[in-house]
Amino acid sequence: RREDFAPGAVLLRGGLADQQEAVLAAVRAVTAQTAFRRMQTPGGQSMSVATSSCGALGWVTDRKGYRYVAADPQTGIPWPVMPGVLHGFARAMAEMAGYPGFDPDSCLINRYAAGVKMGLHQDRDEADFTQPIVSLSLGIPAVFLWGGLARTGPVRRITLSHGDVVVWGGPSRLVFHGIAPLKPGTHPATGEVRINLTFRRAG
Ligand code: MD5
Ligand code: FE
Repeated sequence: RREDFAPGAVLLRGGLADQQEAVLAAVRAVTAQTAFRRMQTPGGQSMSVATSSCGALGWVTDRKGYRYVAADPQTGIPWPVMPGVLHGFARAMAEMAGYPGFDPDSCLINRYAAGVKMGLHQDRDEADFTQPIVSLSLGIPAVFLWGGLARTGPVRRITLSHGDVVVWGGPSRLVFHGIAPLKPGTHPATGEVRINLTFRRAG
């Protein structure tokens, strides 16, 4: 089921479909190699979201700012290779949304427990804004906040459930967005958390 909810932004409800088992296994394999952690914002606050990454580049934040780096700062070891099933899944979802040839080099894995939120922000640490971002929601549902291209103004609320995929490109690539505080819940795939995968061409 495809819903074009804004120019360049495509919601593929249940996009995970029959890839579920393979994708979940790949996520577990990655997070067994590189632990979830709560990073520091440049302002010194600890983020409530716990993150991990795979692929050639991983997004990090610390007192020095936001950036993509090739190795896990906690260990100095390169991020795990992006599993082929994840790369192929993101590429296929991007193609379905009208962005053929997507070749992500980064997959950020965000983990949300009950009460965790992500404030409105833009994703602008990537080299090329003509490339879309593919996101996959796993586990308990969340309310996605969809603002405009300005920091202030009306915000749409869209519930994202297990298996939903959103592709953000074109005029929607730099939209302000966030996640409302998660309600408690459980899901057979993840337990008491939501996991979001964000595939990007960072470099
Ligand atoms: C999440 N993650 O649910 C969200 C989903 C992040 C982040 O926002 O930066 O880790 S990705 C949603 C997204 C990405 C790029 C553009 C837009 C949304 N957008 O234009 O709305 O953990
Ligand atoms: Fe974001």
